[in-house]
Amino acid sequence: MSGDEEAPPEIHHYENRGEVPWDIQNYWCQRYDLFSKYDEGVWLTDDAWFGVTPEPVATKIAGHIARAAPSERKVLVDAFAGAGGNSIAFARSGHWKRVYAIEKDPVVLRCAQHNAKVYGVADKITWFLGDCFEIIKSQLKDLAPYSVLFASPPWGGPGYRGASVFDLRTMEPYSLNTLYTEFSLFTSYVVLYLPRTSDLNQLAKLVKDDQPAPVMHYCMRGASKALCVFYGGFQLQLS
Ligand code: MGP
Repeated sequence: MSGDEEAPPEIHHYENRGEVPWDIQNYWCQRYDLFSKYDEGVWLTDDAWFGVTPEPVATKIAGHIARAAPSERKVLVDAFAGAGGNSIAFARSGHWKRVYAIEKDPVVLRCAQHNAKVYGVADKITWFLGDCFEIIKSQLKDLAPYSVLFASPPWGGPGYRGASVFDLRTMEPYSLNTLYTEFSLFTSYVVLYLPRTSDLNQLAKLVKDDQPAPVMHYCMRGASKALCVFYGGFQLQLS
């Protein structure tokens, strides 16, 4: 698969630890957790490694959203597609009529498109290059009544681990309030993938009284990787 397409110079498929920059070696060691098909030619930029949702977590989230969303919501918008981990899992779930994936870095978008081909789901995803807030308002607005929005935003880098409670008000470049306000204009069904140490009081402030917003930790080998908050009255069934 990797031989079918020429990768631009910013994209790598590292095969040996010696080739991998030191600050991403930790992630490279977990490459099969991130992409079980890594050896089939998965592409990443060096910056994209930090934000990839591990494949078992992405699959679990995709299953939960599919089961919890109302039946008329058959479109999934992935606002920060990155290298494609979540979009691929949504497409593989087979639940959505269409997955719309937005990424503003053109090189990272190429990785996502390529990785979707590796996983055999490229034909199930429509890709957009650009700012998610703009694209949602301009190109996706007609889909709003049928859509669920998932966002795995940047958390300001791996430094998020330094805080025992992560302040979502100062998250860079988009705060929790910015994300929630912008996405809620588009759809009331919003799922956010956030640091496992996120300040739960800050998440709770956005909850509407008649619509509880479950928070789910997603774990691997007994440790939380991240949490999702489900805003908008999802009927979350645990399994
Ligand atoms: P981590 O804490 O950097 O790694 O990221 P890990 O493997 O828990 O560290 P260790 O202490 O166990 O070695 C954990 C998960 O958080 C990653 O797998 C990503 O899914 C997610 N993640 C990390 N960052 C920095 C981001 C980010 O900026 N945005 C998003 N959306 N996810 C991130």
